[in-house]
Amino acid sequence: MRASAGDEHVSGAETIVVGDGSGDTEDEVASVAESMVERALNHPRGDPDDVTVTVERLSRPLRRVEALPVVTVDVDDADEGRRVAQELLARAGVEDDIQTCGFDVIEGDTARRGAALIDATDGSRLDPKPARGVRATHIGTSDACRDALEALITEHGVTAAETVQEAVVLATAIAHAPGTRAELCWSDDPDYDAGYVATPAAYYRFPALKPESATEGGRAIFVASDEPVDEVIDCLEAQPVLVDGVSGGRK
Ligand code: PML
Ligand code: MG
Ligand code: MG
Ligand code: MG
Repeated sequence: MRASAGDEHVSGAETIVVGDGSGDTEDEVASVAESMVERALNHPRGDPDDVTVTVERLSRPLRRVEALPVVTVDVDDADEGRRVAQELLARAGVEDDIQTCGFDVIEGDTARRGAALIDATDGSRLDPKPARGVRATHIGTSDACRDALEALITEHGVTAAETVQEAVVLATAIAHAPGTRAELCWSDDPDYDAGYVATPAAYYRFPALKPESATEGGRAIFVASDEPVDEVIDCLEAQPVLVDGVSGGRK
């Protein structure tokens, strides 16, 4: 689902419905499509004047994965958050000057729709259209997994559990793409200070990570340089991934 008002993006969401091919599956697809429309019409960012819902039959075998464990990193402020995030990125094999490329690209990002892909060895941009980035799509989660993740996230003292749940699902799919060393992200919502570093090991969540009230935000994915870029992009954009298990986490 994609909703906009004029040229402004208002909201977007997607999921994957898994069924047995019977009529029940089609009913469920219809009901999910309806809930997407409701979501678009009741979004806190405002009323859209255009809502598009696309329903697509998956053309590739579904990959099922477990959600990354969620780790909350208690930091006092964004400066401390950034220092710890840098340590985690270094541990994931992304050196200081390459990390800076990621922070810089997100800090300058007000309008990109997708993630920036950054070579984890030399810091160069790998996505062919930097103004657009790469949008990781064909990602979904089962109802049971979504509920379990939201319950777990609520235990971490988070009120925006749905936002976090969706970010964990997306970060999980990105972490499973070939060559992903780490992802860095924070929101472009000036009232939302949290951000995360995700590695194949965990989703490290920082209650404060971004410069205060910044309207710039986005995603940077650091990719191993020996991975063929076309395959990485194809996997992020087209490989269907269902996140359907939860592996716990810690505060
Ligand atoms: C979280 O609070 O853990 C999620 C932070 C990033 C959300 C970014 C977004 O999807 O806008
Ligand atoms: Mg039919
Ligand atoms: Mg409304
Ligand atoms: Mg946003």
